[in-house]
Amino acid sequence: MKKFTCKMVSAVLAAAMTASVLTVSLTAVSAETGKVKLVVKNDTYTKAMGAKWDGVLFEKEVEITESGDALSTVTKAIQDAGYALTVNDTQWGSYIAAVEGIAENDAAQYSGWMGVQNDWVVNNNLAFISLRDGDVFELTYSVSVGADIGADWNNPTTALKALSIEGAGINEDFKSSNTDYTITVGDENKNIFVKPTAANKNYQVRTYVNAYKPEEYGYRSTDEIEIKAGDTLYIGVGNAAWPGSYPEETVYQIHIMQNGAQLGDVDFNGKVDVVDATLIQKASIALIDFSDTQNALADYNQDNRVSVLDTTAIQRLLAK
Ligand SMILES: [Ca+2]
Ligand SMILES: [Ca+2]
Repeated sequence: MKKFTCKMVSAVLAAAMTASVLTVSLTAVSAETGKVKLVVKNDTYTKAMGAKWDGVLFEKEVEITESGDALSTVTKAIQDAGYALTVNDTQWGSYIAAVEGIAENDAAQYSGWMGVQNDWVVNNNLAFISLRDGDVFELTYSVSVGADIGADWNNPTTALKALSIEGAGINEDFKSSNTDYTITVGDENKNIFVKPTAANKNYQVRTYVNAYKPEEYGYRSTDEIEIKAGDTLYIGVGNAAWPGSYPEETVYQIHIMQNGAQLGDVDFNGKVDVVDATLIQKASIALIDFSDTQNALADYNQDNRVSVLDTTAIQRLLAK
């Protein structure tokens, strides 16, 4: 596992180094048509501190430019809106140095403009950040190289700081250290939005349904998800294959339970059958891990342990 992680880190570093010697015109970002919600704001360097303006300067849906990257899309939108903009060209590429009279180093040394894509503080030149239709992209001023906007390198944890679900309620109180949750639903499918907040926004957060597939984009907090009893949501934080992520990832699970979950129904789909018996058998020999809720439901014969006896008891019931 360690070796794999090191390999991934090298690959990411190599990619970043390659990226830094390319010029902007050679960006490899994939062109995608569509719109992003662009927000340009300064919540960190206040007027009281001497800033020309603070708060939200600009919030609008804008078209993704043909090259598909964040730099060209953001600069075009700011210029189209008539605001003053300074883009500096360097040997490492171009970057946004000033917006409407607020420039890098104005608030403090190394203060400046940073990009935030879907709540992730981007770790690369904006010219190398691909935008996707439906993204929320913020250009935001940071006084302390990201720490004041939630990207704190002194906090190397891939936990979530908060988790809210729009359209359904989580049964348990959220705690960063607890990775297992349940949502109770009726017979109907439900449409929800999963809105996680990383403890450290240097790490990406992605949500998946029924299979954890970090190689895919997954769902953003702005993507609607249709759920039904028996589904499981996986929320990954800081997977090693994603940009900016080096430590061990954390994966949270939310099991969607049928209202009135019954003993034995460990996949929460409202019935006890051979699927549950098989899952309990696997858990009893540590092939899979159950959450606390699943362990409680798995103890079918109520002898305070999950074992093959529970599987047998369910099979006996099914045979009748
Ligand atoms: Ca079941
Ligand atoms: Ca038992």
